[in-house]
Amino acid sequence: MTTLKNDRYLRALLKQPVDCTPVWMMRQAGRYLPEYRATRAKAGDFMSLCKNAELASEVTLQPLKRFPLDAAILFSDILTIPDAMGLGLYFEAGEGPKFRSPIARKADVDKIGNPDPEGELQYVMNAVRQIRKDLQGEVPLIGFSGSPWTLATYMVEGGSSKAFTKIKKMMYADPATLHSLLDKLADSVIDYLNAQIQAGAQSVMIFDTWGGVLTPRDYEQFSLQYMHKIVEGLNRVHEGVPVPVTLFTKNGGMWLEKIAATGCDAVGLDWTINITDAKARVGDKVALQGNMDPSILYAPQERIREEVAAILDGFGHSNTGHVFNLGHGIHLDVPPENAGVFVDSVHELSRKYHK
Ligand code: 1CP
Repeated sequence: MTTLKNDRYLRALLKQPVDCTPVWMMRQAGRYLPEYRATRAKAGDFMSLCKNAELASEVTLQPLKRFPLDAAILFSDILTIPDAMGLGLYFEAGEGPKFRSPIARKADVDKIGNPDPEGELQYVMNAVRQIRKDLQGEVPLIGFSGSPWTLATYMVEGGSSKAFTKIKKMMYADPATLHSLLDKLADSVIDYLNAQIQAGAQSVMIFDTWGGVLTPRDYEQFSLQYMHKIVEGLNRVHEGVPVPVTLFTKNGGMWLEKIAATGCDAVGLDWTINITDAKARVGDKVALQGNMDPSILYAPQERIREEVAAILDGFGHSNTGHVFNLGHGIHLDVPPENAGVFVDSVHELSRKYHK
């Protein structure tokens, strides 16, 4: 299918047979690794790291040097699009991302344009090209974007949020303005992900980290609708090879069938849903990715193995596609050795389900 040395991850997403269950970790390149902290210090700050293709590639490959992971994920961030739209992204020490010019009203939405992936966002495409070169065909590279809803939360709140007050006010008081923002974001995400695919991303994932804060009706109108539009706008085959698409809505387990109905190849699960139930609900319509609670990585190593075994057993024997992952990003204070135990356990304990 491809010239990859290890294509388990792509095969599982396409529901093809594999020798063992593939595994990667959300946020696998990051602050829990001392070598990441060293490269980030060398870059100066987070965005300078994202904008330097050699250093972005270096940190992408760091977790693969430690652990036998089955996929690499582009080192970048979901907030590159709003930054390229002119909102002025910056990071305040210990406070997470912030925007200098958040979106407050219709005139702000009317002002923003669709960033050129090979213009303002060319640094991301350069990182993709550099990583593909440095990976030398070992494992596939995952490209990604935030969902329109999740991007809009940061753009309207001006940064991270707990209560989502400003965006919910906009949603209920002026839904037309929010829809106009979400529609622009969907178009930008389509162009951005298609450019990542063109540059060498072999699969793409959409992170809808904050979809789960919506009511079921609002989720469909303000988040899912736009992810559906993106799935339909993506180039799903590149140079004759399928490019699988994964949608991940954190806390979205109750909407699994609806997410699967978008036509995506796989649905990412957080740990609040039992994978046996999830599989029964989607059948062979989509592959599933997940779903160990990242906090289990604080547990003794035997407990980590037990949890991996329970999730593998919960998915059971079948070729309907399982990519093992954490249900959300790895915590920054997890001992790296525990991540190693996790990855090895998935490979070792899953072989019996693939005979
Ligand atoms: O200080 C640092 O070094 C910066 C921390 C950091 C890192 C390592 C940020 C800022 N972004 C990233 C990289 C990143 N972000 C990746 C690539 C690394 C990998 O997976 O190995 C990816 C896929 C993301 C995606 C991302 N950024 C999401 C969606 C996934 C998720 O975790 O829910 C979200 C919500 C963001 C926003 C963001 N960027 C950075 C932070 C600290 C945050 C979260 C802020 C918040 O909680 O609201």
